Amino acid sequence: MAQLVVYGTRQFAAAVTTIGTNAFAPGDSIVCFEGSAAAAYCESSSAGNARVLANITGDANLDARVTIADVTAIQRCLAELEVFADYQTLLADVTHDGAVRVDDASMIQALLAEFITAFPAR
Ligand SMILES: [Ca+2]
Ligand SMILES: [Ca+2]
Repeated sequence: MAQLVVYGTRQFAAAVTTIGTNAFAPGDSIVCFEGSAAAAYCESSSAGNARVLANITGDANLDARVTIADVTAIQRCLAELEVFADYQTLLADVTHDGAVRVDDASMIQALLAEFITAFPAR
């Protein structure tokens, strides 16, 4: 089962910009950010059953929502109990400084506690 990972073009110069009409089979999944070529592809008819697997900033554990479990996942990553894939790192990096640090976990906690209403713009 294919899984395409597409990063934001501002982070990676080699980000995917076009996707062939037969690039995916039923059940395939795509990890991408809103506004990317992959997100546009998922919304097009040529995507078949391909779907956006996760594109939510802060969703470090890829379950399509931002919860305390994402804070835990980041803490496990920082403690080297878990290794994040590149796209998990991008989703977990809510401060957009290019790395997953304790301040990313803190900012997610601040959002969950409603001390802030949104993460900084990417
Ligand atoms: Ca999550
Ligand atoms: Ca960060």
